[in-house]
Amino acid sequence: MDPLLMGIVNVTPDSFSDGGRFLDPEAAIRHGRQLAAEGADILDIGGESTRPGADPVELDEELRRVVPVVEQLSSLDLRISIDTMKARVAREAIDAGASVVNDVSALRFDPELVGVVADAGADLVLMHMLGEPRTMQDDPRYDDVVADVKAFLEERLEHAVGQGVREDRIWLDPGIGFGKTLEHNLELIARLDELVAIGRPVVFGASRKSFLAKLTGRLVHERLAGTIATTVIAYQRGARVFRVHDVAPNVDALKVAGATVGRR
Ligand code: HH2
Repeated sequence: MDPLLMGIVNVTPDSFSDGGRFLDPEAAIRHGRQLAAEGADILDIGGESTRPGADPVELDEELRRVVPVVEQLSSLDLRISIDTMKARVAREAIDAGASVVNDVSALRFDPELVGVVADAGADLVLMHMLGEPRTMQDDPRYDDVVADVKAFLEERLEHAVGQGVREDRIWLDPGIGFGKTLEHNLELIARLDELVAIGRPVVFGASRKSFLAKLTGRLVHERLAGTIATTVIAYQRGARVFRVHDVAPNVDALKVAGATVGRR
């Protein structure tokens, strides 16, 4: 599978990297068009921040934020992903043109979500998170982070398939930064091939995340070079979908990585 670039479109006041910049739907739509022009294959539209410590968003508010943006951006020649944990939001986004559901709770938050995905025949991203956003960075611990995340994703995959989602529609994501220390994130990136071995495409989202600051000391908007380093390494380890804020530089990085990896 060729790598896919998933451009991030946040319609939130509080996302860690660009919270508030695109809360106005018009700004979010302009931003989505820009990412499409830069070469995104998918736009991931979210109305609820899941950064550490973030507060949950009410259903009506989330719908109000994302549905008009999905509607407008679905006329573009690319795929739309809805980043939500809620069945109603997924349902309305699919009706408005989304074909991927990106659930950071991996179907643990809303029991109705799996049925919505199965009925629509949508693609589904199942992501690992330890606990919930409000508390996930409070002293996360694992026996072996890669083995634990792998076992979790295998169990969630089995659950989704058991509930009627086609296996070939499911993508898996280690959830970089979701209940993980710097060491955990680095271990997951270094051993990503062990998750790829499950046999489903692996989604990778490290763009601008705070572990990069622990290594480089950079502010959130200065983390592109660090992000690109993770994109290339994750690609080399077998990840195939890259959720990023800065699409154009990651497209170039993947072109170079793709032309090089696999020659030997
Ligand atoms: N990270 C965030 C949100 N959604 N989805 C997937 N599949 N993988 C991720 O790593 C992932 C995700 C981070 O959330 P937030 O704090 O809202 O910020 P942003 O959307 O700017 O990344």
